[in-house]
Amino acid sequence: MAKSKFEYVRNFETDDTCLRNCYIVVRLDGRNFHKFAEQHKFSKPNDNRALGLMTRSARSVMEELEDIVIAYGQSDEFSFVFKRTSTWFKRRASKLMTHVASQFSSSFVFYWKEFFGEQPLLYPPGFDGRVVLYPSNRNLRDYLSWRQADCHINNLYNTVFWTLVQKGGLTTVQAEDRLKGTLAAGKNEILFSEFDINYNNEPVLHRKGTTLIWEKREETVTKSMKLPNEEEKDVAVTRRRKTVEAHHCDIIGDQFWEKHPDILEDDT
Ligand code: DGT
Ligand code: MG
Ligand code: MG
Ligand code: MG
Ligand code: MG
Repeated sequence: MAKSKFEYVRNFETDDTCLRNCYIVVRLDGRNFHKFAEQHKFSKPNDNRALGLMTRSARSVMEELEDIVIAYGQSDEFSFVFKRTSTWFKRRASKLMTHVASQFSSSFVFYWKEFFGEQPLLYPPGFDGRVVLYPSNRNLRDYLSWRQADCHINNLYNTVFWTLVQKGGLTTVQAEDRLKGTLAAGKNEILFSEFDINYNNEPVLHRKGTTLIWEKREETVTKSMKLPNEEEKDVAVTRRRKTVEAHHCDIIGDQFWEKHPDILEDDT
């Protein structure tokens, strides 16, 4: 086909191909969710409907897009890890990132009712995205550990903060003052000695966030079959199928990775 004289404008596009052999991480974060949570009356510090909707949307991203091997989410954020060898969209960062962000956002709206019932969605939510490349398994694991540590630090703080307010009758300013300079042990101590709460018994979803991975599950379905010269009958057929499964466990230590050796590719 003959090229038009305008074709040259293509050359203004920048090359954003992601470096080979690296894991490609796309992290999304809710835009101004401080306000979004207020307006939609999210419970404090954790709203299980909102967390469920985030996870449902992330599942849709993994099911609809190629090559995502693990996703980790907490609060208003989700990280998606593309396998090292992925050649999806020629590894173009903008393509990968915008597909993740738009699939996630449309799913968030699409599945809203499943989690919030009749409570209306008041305005269209948005999510920002960024791409980060990690060259080694250690770097990738440290990235995911960083996000899970962030989940822990924030959840411990928020749990004590809102307990002081909701059960201790402090104002938000007083609660903030009370927590200034405290370390993790001090926060645990306030919960335990003043409110009889053992932080380790708080819901694991809130303490550890949500990890999504592909797993093979056996699935039994009944099929009606008809063999020649026989009557039609129902037969149980077992199939192995890959599905996205959610875990709320520690991903900082080795145990999770030893249990799921297929997630990471060899470093060598
Ligand atoms: P950004 O990301 O710079 O556009 O601004 P924000 O407001 O989204 O800030 P960010 O992402 O650092 O913090 C997440 C906000 O979302 C934080 O203000 C608390 C809120 N949020 C997230 N999950 C929940 C929840 O389950 N319950 C409530 N009440 N708030 C939540
Ligand atoms: Mg932010
Ligand atoms: Mg945000
Ligand atoms: Mg956030
Ligand atoms: Mg097109």
